[in-house]
Amino acid sequence: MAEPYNASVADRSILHLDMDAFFAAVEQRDYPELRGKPVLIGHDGPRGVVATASYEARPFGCHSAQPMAIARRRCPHAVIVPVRGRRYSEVSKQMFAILDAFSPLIEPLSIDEAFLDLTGAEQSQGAPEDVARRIKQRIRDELQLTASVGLAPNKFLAKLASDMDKPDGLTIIRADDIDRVLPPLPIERIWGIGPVTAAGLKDVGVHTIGDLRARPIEWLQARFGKDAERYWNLCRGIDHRPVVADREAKSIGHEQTFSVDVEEPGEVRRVLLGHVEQVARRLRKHGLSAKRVSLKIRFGDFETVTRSMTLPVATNVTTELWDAASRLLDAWTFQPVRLIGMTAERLCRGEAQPGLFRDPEHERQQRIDAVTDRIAERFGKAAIKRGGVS
Ligand code: TTP
Ligand code: MG
Repeated sequence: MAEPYNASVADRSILHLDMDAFFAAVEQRDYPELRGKPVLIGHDGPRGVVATASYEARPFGCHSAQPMAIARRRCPHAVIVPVRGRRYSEVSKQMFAILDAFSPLIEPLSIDEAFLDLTGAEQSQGAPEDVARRIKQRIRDELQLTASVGLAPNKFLAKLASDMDKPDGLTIIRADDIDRVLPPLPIERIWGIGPVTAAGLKDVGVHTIGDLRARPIEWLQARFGKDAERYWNLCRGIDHRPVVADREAKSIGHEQTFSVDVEEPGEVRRVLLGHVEQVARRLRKHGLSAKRVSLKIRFGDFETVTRSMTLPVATNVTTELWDAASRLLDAWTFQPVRLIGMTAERLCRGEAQPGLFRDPEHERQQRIDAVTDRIAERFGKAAIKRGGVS
């Protein structure tokens, strides 16, 4: 295997979401007269192509990427609606805004599709299955649309799962289900195997994922070279690819603008500590750590400046983040401050290298954080006041 076995990688909780008949569903929502009817989205001309077909049109054999002329022949009573790209982008943004509430680790795949890593979010968000239901419900309530969701220990399985009960599905593939669910599936379902590769495999009697699994690694190596290991893993339901959040979402920050300049250095430090505590709590809530800390500061009417520091090891421990933030603050000669903000960047799942370099002070601080988080959750943030601002 390319990567060593790692429990935190193997036991993840990955959610894949894909909107149902996205463009067509938006049109049917915006134009009620289209509801319940076969709808083809795309240009109605000799060279037109179907972007998508509503679920009512699919039983007739209409689907994405098909020449419009063929789709029309298959379903002559379908309503053809031109693509309104900007409208779908707007709705897509609204969908992603809903997802944002559930995890900062969101990887957008396309206009209507995303992965979320919910590993470690159980305490704050509830069981992944509940999260999936709540996401679907919010999409239904707020967007009047349906989505299909898959939950699994990795990306490959989560994407397979979301496709298994479309539309409006919620499918869970657990580690125990892999040996039952995967083998009967056609090999095209393996990520990376396109129609050409699939045809070649079928020629030699490999039709299903189970057939591919039965071939020894040497056979795969001879056929696929450096991709052999990936396919060997995928047909066994093994996929270590991480969920990679997009750049924008890849930070958690907090800032405050004051109505007047704050002239008292101690006051600025207290406010900054409050920001650090909030950011650290949010990191822990989502099971994330940060490898970089950024400070944003505005002195009086001057322009805003930022300074960053890369940490030796990613952390979500309040004191360690505070240590970095206060050092950044001290690097400036004090002047009255109008705005101060702190951002945790280069987020990663959990703690980097758990178990390595175990530092008793780090562990002690982790226990303190865990207690303060529980208190804050129960009694509100105001219940926690960290003492010594040093
Ligand atoms: P998909 O998620 O592939 O399809 P879908 O949402 O229409 O249907 P499903 O319920 O099976 O998920 O793609 C999302 C949108 O992207 C789709 O509504 C239209 C657009 N699209 C194209 O324009 N061309 C294409 O070839 C495909 C596959 C999609
Ligand atoms: Mg879709």
